[in-house]
Amino acid sequence: MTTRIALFALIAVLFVPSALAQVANPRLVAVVGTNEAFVISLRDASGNLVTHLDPGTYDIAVSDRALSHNFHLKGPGVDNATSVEEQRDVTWTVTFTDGRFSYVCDVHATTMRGYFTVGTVPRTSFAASVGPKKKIALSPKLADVGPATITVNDRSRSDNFHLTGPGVNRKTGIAFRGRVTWNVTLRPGRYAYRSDKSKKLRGAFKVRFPA
Ligand SMILES: [Cu+2]
Repeated sequence: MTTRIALFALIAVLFVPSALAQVANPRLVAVVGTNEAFVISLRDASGNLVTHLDPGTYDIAVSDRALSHNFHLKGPGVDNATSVEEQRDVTWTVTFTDGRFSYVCDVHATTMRGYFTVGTVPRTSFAASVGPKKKIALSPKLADVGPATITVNDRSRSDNFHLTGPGVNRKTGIAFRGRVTWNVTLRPGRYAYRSDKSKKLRGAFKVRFPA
């Protein structure tokens, strides 16, 4: 009998602390279509738009306030959506692993959209060059959002390499020759590169919105 009580006490001691140790998941707030407006957002507990999250499990309070829009969250292992035709408040518990994620209104996916990265995402490497003759080059021509490293080999004394696009404006000197490395964060859209001395030396690449 004493043994049984002791065993029971031991089990209680072993299990109670783990129950107490359970912490609430971090909370995110998703809102779409307030007053039927074309607005969509995903914010953290402080009210900031989500751009990057640590991997883990989150509770997302989704407020679909419109009869003409919905909230659709997708990415590696995640695909949750509210319906377009109804207004609804719902909480999703979602586990995010490393990767690129997006949220859209499926009806207006090109304008009502946002994205964020989770954990560590692969860095895109670009090789770029200008010169020695009248020549400019960059590859690849298509990339994903997030961190990128651009290695520029400037082999011209009369041309430079100038890159512009969402959040980026970097250039080498016109007389400068040498190799430089730029670490940038790419956003969806078109990036253009050129020589500021020769109009014909130019090109572009595209950064795609997370699929
Ligand atoms: Cu919509």
